[in-house]
Amino acid sequence: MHSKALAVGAVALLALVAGCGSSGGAQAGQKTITFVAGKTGDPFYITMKCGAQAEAGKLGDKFTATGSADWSVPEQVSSLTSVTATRPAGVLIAPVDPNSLQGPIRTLQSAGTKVAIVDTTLTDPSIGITRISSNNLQGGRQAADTMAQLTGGSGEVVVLTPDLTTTTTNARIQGFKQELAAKDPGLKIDDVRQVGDTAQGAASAVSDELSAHPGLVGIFAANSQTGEGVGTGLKDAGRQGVVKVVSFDAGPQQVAELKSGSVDALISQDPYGIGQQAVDQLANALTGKAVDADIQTDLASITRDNVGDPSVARFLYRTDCDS
Ligand code: T6T
Repeated sequence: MHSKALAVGAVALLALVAGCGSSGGAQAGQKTITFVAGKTGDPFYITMKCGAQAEAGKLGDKFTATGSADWSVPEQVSSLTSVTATRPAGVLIAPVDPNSLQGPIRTLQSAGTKVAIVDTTLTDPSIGITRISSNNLQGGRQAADTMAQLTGGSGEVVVLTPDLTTTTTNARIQGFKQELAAKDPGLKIDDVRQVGDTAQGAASAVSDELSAHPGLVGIFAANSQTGEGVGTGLKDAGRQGVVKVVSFDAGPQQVAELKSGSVDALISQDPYGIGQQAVDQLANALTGKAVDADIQTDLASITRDNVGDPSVARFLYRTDCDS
């Protein structure tokens, strides 16, 4: 493996923070910070919640979290409407759609709540006091470089994505395409396929893609759920290890698939840090301090060679805040 594929962004030491459990009852004068996730059971958002909750605890704020089980505009709008009614001091939200959430978030702001936009973005960049996310375009480029190293830089590849409306996955695909066109034109993208945000959708897409492109050399999965399904699809088809897989994110199942050999590399984010920084920026806004309008958090390229390194530990996602 080329050393570039193993490169990890500058790794800061995680502050050991207490208070990842329930925030308990509000004390007089305590501010409430609320997290609205993109999808509540997704380890990426669970880890972001853990970071936000720990930071709110450190600052003495009350913390609550909500969201829906599915990636769904109506369900997120409904969660947000309920949150707006509680008039929290600050909200961090990962909008599931760049346009449909703008109205409800403007309403929330007009009611006096400070808003941090995390992970996904909105079409109107003036909404929110800050935007905090990975550099997803760069992550897509990193995925392309890794794919080129794994495959030798020639052959057919496909991209699996949950949909074509989510800003983060779209940026990753754009970066992947741009980098291959600029540096590895021998790798040809046969298909960019929407499979829904489920592992089952990705697994059945893998079977279709293998039939349509028997010579397939690689698959880029643009997020956790698509990545989880690819491993299963390749195992079922007996093509594990033959077709190289680069997947975004590092949920526990993805890490297990990396270790077992059905996935070859993970481009992982720092959701814990995104949650921490969002709460810090909200606290700054609420106390009249300067706020960073745009923050980009680190990415890491994780392979079987470095998955056990302490330097990548903070890029591995959690399923609860006590682990
Ligand atoms: O990749 C993350 C997140 O960045 C993206 O916006 C949606 O999918 C994930 O939550 C992973 O499932």
